[in-house]
Amino acid sequence: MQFLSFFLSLGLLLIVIIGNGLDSPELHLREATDFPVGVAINPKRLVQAEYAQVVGQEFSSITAENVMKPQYIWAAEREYGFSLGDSIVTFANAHNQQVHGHTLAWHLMQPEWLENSIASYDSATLENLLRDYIQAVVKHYQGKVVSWDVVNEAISSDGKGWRNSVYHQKLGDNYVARFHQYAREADPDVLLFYNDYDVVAKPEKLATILAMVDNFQSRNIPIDGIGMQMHIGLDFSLDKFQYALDEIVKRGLKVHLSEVDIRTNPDGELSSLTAEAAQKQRELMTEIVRRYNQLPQENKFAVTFWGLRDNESWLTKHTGHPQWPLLFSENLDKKPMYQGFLEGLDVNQTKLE
Ligand code: 9MR
Repeated sequence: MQFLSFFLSLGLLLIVIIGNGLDSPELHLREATDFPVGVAINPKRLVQAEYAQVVGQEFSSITAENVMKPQYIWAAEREYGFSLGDSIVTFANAHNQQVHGHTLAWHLMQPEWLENSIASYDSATLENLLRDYIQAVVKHYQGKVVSWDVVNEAISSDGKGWRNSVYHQKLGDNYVARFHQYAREADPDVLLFYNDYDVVAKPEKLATILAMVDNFQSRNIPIDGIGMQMHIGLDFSLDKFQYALDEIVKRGLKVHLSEVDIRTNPDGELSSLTAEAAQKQRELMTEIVRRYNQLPQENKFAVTFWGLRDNESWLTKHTGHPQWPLLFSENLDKKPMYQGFLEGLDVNQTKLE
């Protein structure tokens, strides 16, 4: 009997040793890349230990999905509340992560008091309010965030020109440039981004953004980078993506893939993520990372995922169906898309191209 239990223990020991030996050491995204990898988070979820652990281990950059927007910070005309945003900075500091600020101005989701009173402000009053807000927020986070999206989505959806928002109506064509100047006055070092969606899907939108950049650069208006939101589907065009990257790099700007999520369920036909869709998503992720990784080092700002887990994505509500658009499943398992990201960093494959 003793003999038998000796062999059983030996067997178990061997299984453990061999098992450990087979496990390759776990490589986290932040260690695998030479550019920051980011995730948009809701600080309330950081109380979930596993969520916080994955965010801390895998990512080297954090964006507040919502809590650094005016809707959360701007309490009344000249009253600001920073506690939720500050909690993100505290977490990031504890995990040696950079923070990207999103966003100083956006025509959507304004604080309710502003939404209610904006029509009654004359242009000068509104401009002064926005200037004071931008400068207070930038100063508060000076040295704590590396970058800001100054104005979010100021170009019209069809890409043809300025969006007909209440800001544009009251403040005119030049307001985005002035907001950049206000931010720069408040912090000489923070990087300033223009952030928008459909930069790849709509060539006219890219052209309008590039014309804005050229105009800014010809007038010495500060701009350091472009945020390409990357809310995309499996039909994403890699050729158009490459063209957009090249045009931004030509202008000496940094590229932020700022809000990456890849939809897999455009018509809502799937009730779970199929192996086929997961594989397509993985391959697309690989090609995106490969092209991004080939940019000159100084143009690679960060790749930021718009959420951690599939079930937390804004897209479920927005499209009315689950889209499984992110790197991690609901129970925090790494998806094929995660492997696809790592595969895009493969230097040997890159050299073959
Ligand atoms: O994901 C964000 C969602 O939780 C918010 O309800 C919504 C409105 O504030 O904003 C979403 O994030 C948006 C981002 O701020 C700007 N680009 C589009 C994103 C998806 O709508």
